[in-house]
Order: sequence, then structure tokens, then C-alpha cells
Amino acid sequence: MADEEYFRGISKIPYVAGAGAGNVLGFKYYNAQEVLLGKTMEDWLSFSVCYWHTFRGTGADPFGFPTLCRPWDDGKDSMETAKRRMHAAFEFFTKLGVKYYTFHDRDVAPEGSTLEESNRNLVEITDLALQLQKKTGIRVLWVTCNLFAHPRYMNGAATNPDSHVLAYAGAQVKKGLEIAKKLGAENFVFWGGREGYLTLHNTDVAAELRHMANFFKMAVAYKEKIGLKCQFLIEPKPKEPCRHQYDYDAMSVIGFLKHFGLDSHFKLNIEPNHTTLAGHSYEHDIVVASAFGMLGSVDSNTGSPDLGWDTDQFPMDIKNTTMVMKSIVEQGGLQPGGLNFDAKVRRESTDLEDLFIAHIGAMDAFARGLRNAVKIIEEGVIAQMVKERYLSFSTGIGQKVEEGTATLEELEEFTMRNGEPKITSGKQEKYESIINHYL
Ligand SMILES: [Mn+2]
Repeated sequence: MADEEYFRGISKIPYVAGAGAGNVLGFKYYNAQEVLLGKTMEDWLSFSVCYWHTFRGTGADPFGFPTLCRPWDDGKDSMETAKRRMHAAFEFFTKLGVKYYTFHDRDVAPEGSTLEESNRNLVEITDLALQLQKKTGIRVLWVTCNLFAHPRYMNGAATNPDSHVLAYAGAQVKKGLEIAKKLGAENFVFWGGREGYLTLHNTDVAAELRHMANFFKMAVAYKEKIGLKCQFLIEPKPKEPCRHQYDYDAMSVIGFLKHFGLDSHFKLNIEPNHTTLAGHSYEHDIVVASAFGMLGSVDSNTGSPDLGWDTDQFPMDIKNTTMVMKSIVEQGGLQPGGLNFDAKVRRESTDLEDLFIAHIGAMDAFARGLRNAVKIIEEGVIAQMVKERYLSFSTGIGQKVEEGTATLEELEEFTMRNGEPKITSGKQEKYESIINHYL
């Protein structure tokens, strides 16, 4: 099992700058050790492969059965299968050349019939993971607990109306934090899949939000108690599976964290497919989270906004990746976060090599985005235009507003003296043309 090769015929993916269009098993833009603005591409991008889609994805959807057959899967949710899958995963990470992976507790080890059995399975599998991490140098970008798939969580985990369910979720998170420490995870993510409501008629919103905040406070306390050094992240999503989810978008989560005094303990893991589901543009939550110093990591994927579901597609749009990388480079990088491919091949993409083609294409899309962003920032044309747009806040009455020392009386006096402000063009098309110049 340990020496079995699952991805036969594919070796370490090379950098092949200038290769032809048909070469999709090499990087044309991602050159891991190339330095841009003082950092290697590998460090700027910190790519991570997710376990759930790439190694557990079956192609099943609400309308159809599984379509994907994987050589490590025998259809059994056994420990043997879990170990085979772990070896396949590390072969994939190594050949692809990524330094990180992410997983839910229940992706890597089967859930037992009791919590004790689930914990034993998780400990045994993560012993193997630790061994493979040491052998390959590959690390955990983040761990998370699956608090949404099991029927017990159908009415929520931390926001469940039954405290017994909340207790179960807390016990699961306790073990998840211990596993994060054991594997040296750099982050721990909370995604509130069922933390929300299907109908307000049966829901005490204030109580649920208070319980969720108290649940997070317990997690912070246990993290500190066991000396776990990792960044806590919350991943916003507005809906699906719930009709409404409390972690609606970046601004909602930031407001929640600040209201309950949790903002110094958490940052955000932004997934653009969730952002577009919230009715925002692709990069909106990246920009908002970064503006508050709260952008911790990115689940790099995309959706089909015309479809309106969370389709978790591989990010292939160069304009999107450029705008995301512009925010990341402007804030000096994501560390300890990274770009995690929370993305799945389409259920019609049934070849094993499609897993490689998808990841390589998305890594190259982000590498191009990074190169474009660096040019935009180095040339500074956009930054200078934005600076000039706000110039009136650097002197006089604008400066007093900026510093928070102005009064309404002073604004009135200024206006009486200066009359009507002049009309200023927003220049949207000029900005759009300049961005296109860099793509
Ligand atoms: Mn995600």
C-alpha cells in the first residue's frame, strides 16, 4: 500500500514557460522559486489542496449518482481505505508540488458508532498523516471539523436549539484542536454550514448568536490551554444549505466578532463562490476583510453566478485572480494563510488526470494573477489615481474629518464659505481600461 503508485504516468509537474496551448500538465506561469517583490511565488501563493473534494469527491449531485471512480476507493468507509487514500493524497501533493493541504476531521477518518471510536480512528489516521508530513515536508494549512453532515447536526451545531447537540459539537472541536496541534496546522477553520435558519418562526436568533459566540469563546480558551499556535478563521457563506446563515458575508462576520469581543482571536477565510452567492462581486469580501486587517486565508474557487449554487469550480478567470492577488500583495501576503483549492472537478470530468489538469490550471491562473498584480502595484498608476481621488482629505476641513476632529458646525461654516462642490468624474471606464491593460 505504501509503495503503490496511484497516479501512474504522471511525474513531478514541471515549469514549462512558453509551452504550447496543448500542454496542460506543466506550469507556464507558476515558477515556485521565482522572486517577485521580495518573496518567492511559492510564498505569495501558498497553494493548498483540499481533501474533501479531491479525495472524497464522487461526482454525486442532488440529481445524480456518483460518476468518479478512484483507484484508492473501494466504496467502503473503512480504516484500510482511509489509509490507502492518505497515501494517494500525499503522492498527489508531492507530484503537484504544493506545500499544504486542508481537511475536515471526517474526511480523513471514518466516523465511528461512538465519539470514542471516531476519536480513535482520527488519532490513528493522523499518526500516518504526521509520518507522511515528515517524509515529504508537506504541511497542514488548516484543519476543520465537519459539524454539518451528520443527521445530529441538521438543526445546527453551535446554534442548535438542543444543548446536547452543541455539547457533541464542542467535544468534536476539542479533539479537532488537539489534532491541529499534533499536525502543526497553521490555521483552524470554522465554517457554519448549518448555523442559520430555515424558518424564523421556530428560531430565537439572539439566543443562537449568543450560543455561537460562547462556543467560539470555549474554543479560544481550549486553544490557549493546550498551547495551540494557529490562527482561528471563520468562513462566511450567506446560504446553502440553510436559507440564511449567520456568517453571511465578511462584514456580517466582522460585526459579529466585534460585538462579542472575539475579533482579536479570529480572522476570515474568504471563499469567492460564497461571496458571489451573497450577491457581491467576486473580490468584494477579499477587499472588505483586508480593509479591516481580517483577511486570513482564501478558499480559492469560483461559481457560475448564472446558476446560483455553490458549485466550487476551479478558479480559471485571470481578471478574478488578478484582483484577489492585488489585495493579497497590498496587505503584504496571507501568512499563515494561503490559497486553498476548495474546488472540485465537474462530475463529467471523469479522468484521473483531470484532477491534475484542474489544479495546474488554477495554480497557473493565480500565478498569472500574481504577476499582473505585481505589475499593477509596481507601476502604481491605479494607486496614484485613487490617491488623487481622496486628496481633499489630506488638508483643511477634509483632514479634520479624516482625523475625527471635525464638527457639524465646522462643516456648515466651511460650506457657507465655499458654496457648491464642483462635479468630479468617477472615471470608471478609465479604471476598467487600465486594469485590462495588465491582464
Ligand atoms: Mn470553503
